[in-house]
Amino acid sequence: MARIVFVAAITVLLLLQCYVMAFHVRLHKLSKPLHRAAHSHNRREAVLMASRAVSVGIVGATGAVGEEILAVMQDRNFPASTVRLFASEKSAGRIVSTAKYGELTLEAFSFEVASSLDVVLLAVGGDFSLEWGERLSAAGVLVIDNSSAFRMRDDVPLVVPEINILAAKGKKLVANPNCTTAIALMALWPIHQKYKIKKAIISTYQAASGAGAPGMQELMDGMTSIVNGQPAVNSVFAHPLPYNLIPHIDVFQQNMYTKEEMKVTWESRKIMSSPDMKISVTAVRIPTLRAHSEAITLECEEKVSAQDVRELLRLSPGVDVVDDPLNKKYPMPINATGKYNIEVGRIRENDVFGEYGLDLFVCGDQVNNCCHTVCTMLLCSILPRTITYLLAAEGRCTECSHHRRATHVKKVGSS
Ligand code: 2RA
Repeated sequence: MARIVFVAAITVLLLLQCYVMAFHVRLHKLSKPLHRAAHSHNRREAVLMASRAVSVGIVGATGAVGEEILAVMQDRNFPASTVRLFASEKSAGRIVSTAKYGELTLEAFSFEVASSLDVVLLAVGGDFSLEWGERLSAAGVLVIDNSSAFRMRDDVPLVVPEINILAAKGKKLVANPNCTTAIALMALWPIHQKYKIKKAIISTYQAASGAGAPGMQELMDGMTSIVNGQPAVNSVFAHPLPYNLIPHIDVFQQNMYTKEEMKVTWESRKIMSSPDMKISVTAVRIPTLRAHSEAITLECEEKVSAQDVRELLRLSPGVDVVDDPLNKKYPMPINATGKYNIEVGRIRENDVFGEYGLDLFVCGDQVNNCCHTVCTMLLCSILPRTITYLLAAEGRCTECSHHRRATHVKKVGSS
């Protein structure tokens, strides 16, 4: 009997010890972020720090967008517990040094690894996204896809955080819009809310970076060749881009618009929940390296005043009004490069549509803007304790206005 009591007592003691140890381990894990948060001067920072840090994978990590996502995550102090970088077999094994996340090793994509992460950012082509996006989200991973694979699917939210971040709440697969769409909508959404846009005619001036690092490289190589008396050769673009412009981005559709042009139409209608808005786009590639520009003509249902629009846009998150033409101040790609905010200017009433018409010109660093969007979605969608804090009245994300100005300017053309 004494022996049985002795064994039972030992067992109870051991169990108690295990419980106390487990409690300590848990306390230690929890206290780390809370301790750091306690030293933060900023309540927002404290909330972020106290939220569970998440594990993040970037697929396409050596591409222009993948690299920039990593840069923006660091710039915005994204609290990742782990960052895994997936690239081609050829790049696997290479070390990427980062200031915030230490030395990261590029690895070939593996479903097993990717599906063990909290979030996977797909910065690759649509075919890859179609093959893996839903499988990853079905495995419980939050997938943010940068390709056009899922953008128009009814069950997949297409998100510009300043407009419809709430659509992403609770979803495991979220699409990031075409950069040309996102840049235009940063300016058009506030105008649409106040004046109700009926028609939009958009002409784009798109930088080589829209075609990724290879596009930028082809432009720079072509410039060098021409300076050295050689012809510029092209393989990324339909024609040589230096000293030229090309009214052809992506493939032509049956209606003779290009797919890039139709993407802006389709995506804008979906994001602004305005299926009947008339939108006509002409997309043109120009020989700038980075930052897209767009000339936009609107017809609205309500009478528009250019001065009111200027004030409205000044108060809008993610937008810098640069509109002092007499002092030569207007949006230009060279100034928009490296910024998260888009620039809007040349705001004027339009002669064709009279009191209901408006013209404006926007510029945005589409690589930065797109990566900002991805990172904002990341912040807003996956940190449950943060989401209420980040979403201000009207469903806007206060985080965007807080962080939108880039503090870094990425080295142009690096891949
Ligand atoms: C381009 N907007 O500029 C496209 C890239 N998504 O080619």
